[in-house]
Amino acid sequence: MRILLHRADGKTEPWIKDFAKYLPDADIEIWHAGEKCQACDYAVVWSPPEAMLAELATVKAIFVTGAGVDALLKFGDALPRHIPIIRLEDAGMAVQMAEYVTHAVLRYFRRFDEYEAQARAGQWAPLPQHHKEDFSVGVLGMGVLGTRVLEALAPFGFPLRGWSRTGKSLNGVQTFHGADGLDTFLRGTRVLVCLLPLTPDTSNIMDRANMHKLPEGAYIINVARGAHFAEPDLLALVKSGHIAAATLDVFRNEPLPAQHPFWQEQRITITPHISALTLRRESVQQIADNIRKTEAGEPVAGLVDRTLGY
Ligand code: NDP
Ligand code: OXD
Repeated sequence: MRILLHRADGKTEPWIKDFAKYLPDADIEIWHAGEKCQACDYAVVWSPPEAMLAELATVKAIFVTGAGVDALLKFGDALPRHIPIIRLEDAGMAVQMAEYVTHAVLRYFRRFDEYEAQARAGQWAPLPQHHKEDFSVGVLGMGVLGTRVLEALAPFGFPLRGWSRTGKSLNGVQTFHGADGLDTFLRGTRVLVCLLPLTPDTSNIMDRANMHKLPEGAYIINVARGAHFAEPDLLALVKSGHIAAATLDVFRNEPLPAQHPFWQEQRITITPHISALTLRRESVQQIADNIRKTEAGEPVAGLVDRTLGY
């Protein structure tokens, strides 16, 4: 079996070693522009260049080394629809996401962001505590990662809310779904966590009107994709105080350009798309397992629905 591998960072050796361990029968071929893969069965990619599309059109399945597939689906029908696309499900990302979001929520709830600013200014000034009953945390997207985040937050006693496309039931979480449920979800959410996939339906979902539905003094934590939010409107709402602060891990343009105004706004905390990193060994193990299942004609976890876009 031949697997075509593309790594934008060029660091292919460790992936080859892990594939040798978890799928010893496979030959790994590194993609090079202009070279044809001779009878490649599968492709393993994250954000492939357009020049790779012809090769991707001939494999039995494409495995994505991430949870989101927007960097692949942006090619639309240039990528034949009959080729299965299989993303990572969890593969060590869910616990990282739970750590990141829990940290960000507690930082705001316990006002550590304000104490950090005070300490930098040499100020000693205890602030009134936020009330937990007013500190509802709402997660947009109750999939693999959103559910894990809600479960991690449960022991702290915040009122928890979740929004998804289809109806869900999760212990201790007030759930909402569909376009009809979004308004009520947003109006009662003090800390908004975005964990949606980026699709035509969710792109720009947090525009000015929807951000305005959040209560005065709301917080935003975006760990999904930059294009879920209207960045200039987010900045304006932070400056006006309607949004008290935001923690952003993802941006429309990454790396975030040096001249981007977010860098200058103290109430915006920026991290470089690290909330849940792809763990190579876990990923290769999951992909190897799914390749074995594909070969055996068994169903695989993480199969993307091309119509829904996730
Ligand atoms: P899943 O596919 O498991 O979950 C997606 C969730 O979003 C589901 O609950 C789904 O609803 C919901 N959803 C999708 N479309 C809509 C819609 N139109 N309206 C309402 N709800 C919708 O994805 P994961 O949890 O694995 O990952 C989520 C995203 O997190 C990824 O797509 C990626 O963009 C991002 N991510 C970011 C990382 C980072 O480092 N910053 C790392 C990993 C992922 P339903 O359950 O009804 O289908
Ligand atoms: C992912 C990501 O989608 O890293 O996995 O953003």
